[in-house]
Formats: sequence, structure tokens, C-alpha cells
Amino acid sequence: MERTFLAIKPDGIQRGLIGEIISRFEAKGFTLVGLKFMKVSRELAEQHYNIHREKSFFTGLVDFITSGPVIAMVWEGSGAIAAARKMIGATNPLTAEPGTIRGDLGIDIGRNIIHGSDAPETATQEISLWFKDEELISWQPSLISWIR
Ligand code: 3AN
Repeated sequence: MERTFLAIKPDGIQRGLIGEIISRFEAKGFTLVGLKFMKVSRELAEQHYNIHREKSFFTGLVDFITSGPVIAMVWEGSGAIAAARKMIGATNPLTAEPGTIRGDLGIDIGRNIIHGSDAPETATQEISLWFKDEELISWQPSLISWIR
């Protein structure tokens, strides 16, 4: 069973999109194993976006993600990492496909609503950066076990 890290960014929270976004992953059939509503410290933001440290937009990115609360989540399911990326859509919401979260709900590359891990290694890294083991709950949605 695969786990992926997703975060609803400050713009998603400010625009009242929390329910809409969580609903999509619930409806898809993935299982929520961790969730917290939190302010992101500069230190955490810089670690999370470390790979972009040399990019021109790095400071703006860190300013933005620390500017208001975010919802950090871990979702579990077969193929969850790639499927969540597909549901999120391309980095630039203007070119993201309709039907994706960014394609349906956004217009600005710097305000692209949600983050999702892009590969198994980054998912593992990001989950341990954002969550302690005891904050993650393994459980079986038994009512729908027949679809697995
Ligand atoms: P994704 O979130 O689709 O994996 P990355 O990892 O390439 O995209 O970029 C991380 C974040 O950096 C994006 N979610 C976006 O907020 C921001 N970003 C990426 N490219 C740009 C850009 N050209 N200008 C401003 N912000 C950007």
C-alpha cells in the first residue's frame, strides 16, 4: 500500500476549497491516514522546497507557504502517489487539464492550491518531514473493502 503527502496551500484554505479538495481524494477511494491544520515555519518550508533553493521563485515560494495556515495530509492507497499527481494536474493551473484540481480551480502558477509528492522517494521524505509516526493512523475502511 502506497502513501503520499499532500498539502492544501494557503490559497486553497483562503478560498474555501478544503472540502472540495478532500472530497476528491475520498471519492476516488484513497484512505486518509494523517491530517493537520497548521502554520508552516520558515525552516520547514525551506526544507520542504530545498530542491528549489537556487530558483528565482524560491523566496516567494517560502513567503507564500508560510503566509497562512495549510492542511498537511497523508493519503494511502494502491498507486496513490501517481494518481494524486494526476488528480492535482500540471504545475501551471492555466495549462492544467480540466478535471484536475489545478485545472478546475486555479489560474496562477505561484498560487497553485495544492502540493503532492512527485515520486515514492519524495513521498517517504515529505511524510517524515511533516508528520511524526504517531500522527499517522493505519485503519481499514471496512465498508468498502470489497473494492480492493
Ligand atoms: P509541482 O508542485 O507541480 O510538483 P514543482 O515541484 O516544480 O511543481 O514546483 C514547486 C512549487 O513551486 C509549485 N507548486 C509552485 O507553487 C512553485 N513554482 C514552480 N514553478 C514556478 C514558477 N515558474 N514561478 C513561480 N512559482 C513556481
